[in-house]
Formats: sequence, C-alpha cells, structure tokens
Amino acid sequence: MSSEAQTPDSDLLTDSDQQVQEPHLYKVILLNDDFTPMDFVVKLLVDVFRKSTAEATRIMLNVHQQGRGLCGIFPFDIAETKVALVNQHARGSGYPLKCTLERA
Ligand code: TYC
Repeated sequence: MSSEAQTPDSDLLTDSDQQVQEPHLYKVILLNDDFTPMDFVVKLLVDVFRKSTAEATRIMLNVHQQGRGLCGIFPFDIAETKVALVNQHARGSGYPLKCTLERA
C-alpha cells in the first residue's frame, strides 16, 4: 500500500475546509455636479455599465435630482475598474464628474 493511501484523517480536506468565501461586493456610486453634461453621463453609463439608453437616462436623472445614485454592485476588482474608467473619461474630457465605491 502506498503512503498516500495511509494519510491520516486530519490531513484530509473536509467540507468545512473547502467552504468557498463569496467575494465582498461594492456599490459603484455616481455623484452629481453642476458642469458635466447630461448626455456625457448617459453615454458613460451605457459604455461602462452596459445600461440601455433608457436605464442610463433614469440613473442620470436620479443622480441629478438626488445628488448621488447607484450604477451597479460588483466584486472589488470590477467595481474599481469601472470607477477608474468613469473618472479617467471625465477627466480626459475636462469634466468634474466623480464616481466612487462603497462596501455593499
Ligand atoms: N447635473 C448635471 C447637469 O445639470 C448632470 C449630471 C448628472 C452630472 C449626473 C453628473 O453624475 C451626474 N448638467
């Protein structure tokens, strides 16, 4: 019999050892400002968050009226990438639009 076959029980992976941890989720929040054009915000929501034009318009108007609004909920790496894309596009176009992360 090989040594592998005699592995003590304590070396075996049990269900509790193998429990998969769900990744923490993060809310991507868009903030209002007085300068970024509405159509620019809608286009970003379509391009970065894959929203329909109707949904992007709804989110943009909600942010415009409420001061902030939810764009989506994602694992950290994806949320961080989307925030960076929004902030880069806004800065590259000379607008002060801001997007941020919050633990969901
Ligand atoms: N308040 C902006 C305007 O009147 C539009 C706007 C909406 C800006 C949402 C940012 O996240 C934003 N042009």
